[in-house]
Amino acid sequence: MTTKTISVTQTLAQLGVTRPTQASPLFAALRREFDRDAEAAREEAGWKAFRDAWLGRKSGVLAQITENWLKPAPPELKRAVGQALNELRPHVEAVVEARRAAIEAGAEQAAAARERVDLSLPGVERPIGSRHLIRQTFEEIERIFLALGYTVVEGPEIETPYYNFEALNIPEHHPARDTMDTFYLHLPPGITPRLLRTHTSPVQVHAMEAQKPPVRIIVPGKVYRRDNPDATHSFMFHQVEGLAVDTDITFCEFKGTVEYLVTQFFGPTVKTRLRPSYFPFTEPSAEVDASCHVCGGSGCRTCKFSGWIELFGAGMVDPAVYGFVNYDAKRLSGFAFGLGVDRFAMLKYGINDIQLFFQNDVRFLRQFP
Ligand code: 2NM
Repeated sequence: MTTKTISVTQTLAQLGVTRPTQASPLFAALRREFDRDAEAAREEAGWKAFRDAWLGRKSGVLAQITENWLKPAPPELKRAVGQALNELRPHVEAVVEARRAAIEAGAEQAAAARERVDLSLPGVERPIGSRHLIRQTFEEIERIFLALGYTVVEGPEIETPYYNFEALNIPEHHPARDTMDTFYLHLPPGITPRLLRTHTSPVQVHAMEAQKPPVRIIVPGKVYRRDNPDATHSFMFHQVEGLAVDTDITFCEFKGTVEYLVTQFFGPTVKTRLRPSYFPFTEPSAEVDASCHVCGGSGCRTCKFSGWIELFGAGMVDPAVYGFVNYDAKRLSGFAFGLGVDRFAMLKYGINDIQLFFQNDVRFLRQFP
């Protein structure tokens, strides 16, 4: 950094300085040199070398002046050189210290600038999941019935044949009990057989055993059937069943409730239609159709050009069912229904393959945030 034009390793005699008046311009030149050096030492990197070059204990310029100039100086020079050195030293020390302070402050500022947080920047958006469309559909249906004063009840997925069939008026050898449709658990002989419920109705039987009328409940849950998987079948799917039992429930309340559900779920312009049907646990039984929410009833692919879409099964609870739960069939009446949540979601959102609900491909799931 410093190329001293004035040698401080030689004595004054060697430099040709013999008279006191020659000392002053020598020190003045040295001081200019120092000031130039100080000017250059603005960066943190060069500061220490600059300090050591001038103030180093042994080979610093001031130490060498003391050693090579002052100490060997003849008496007639000593006073002038000592005085000049005493004037130079505080200047050097003050400037070195000022540089140190300035550099330190600059480094702090730079660090502060580096670490400054811009609070106006958008945050890091971490992707979060969302409720599965089946869960959303469950909640939508539950909302509709909660508004009517119904209670949501859940129950076990493993059941006995009594609760899944017998108590629902499905006796042994009834075709609805076909082992083709039902998953039975492999259990040792001699204990009560168990199965995976084929509908959530057994929960309603439990509910009727546990409480006396009036009953207004819906039962959401998973159900299991031995179907081969395809675009409309899955061995596990989702149901919401509903049950209302009271002393004066009419077919009219049944029809009104069904219409309320359909319009709330599919939209206010959708019409409903009841077609005669058969279930062992209801009499009369009905299939609930809705006018096609896609074409409005004029005919399209979704409704197979019939204008109507089959939605779910329902009916007035068969008095035989009341017998199994010790309800007074003479005093009571009620209705029940069972709907497929997967089917409801597929119809409402135009999904053509039930398997999409179970593959959990995020490209599908993300379409229903
Ligand atoms: C359906 C259709 C019609 C139903 C009946 C009962 C109960 F427990 F009251 F007997 N629960 N669910 C029912 C009635 C289910 O599913 C298509």
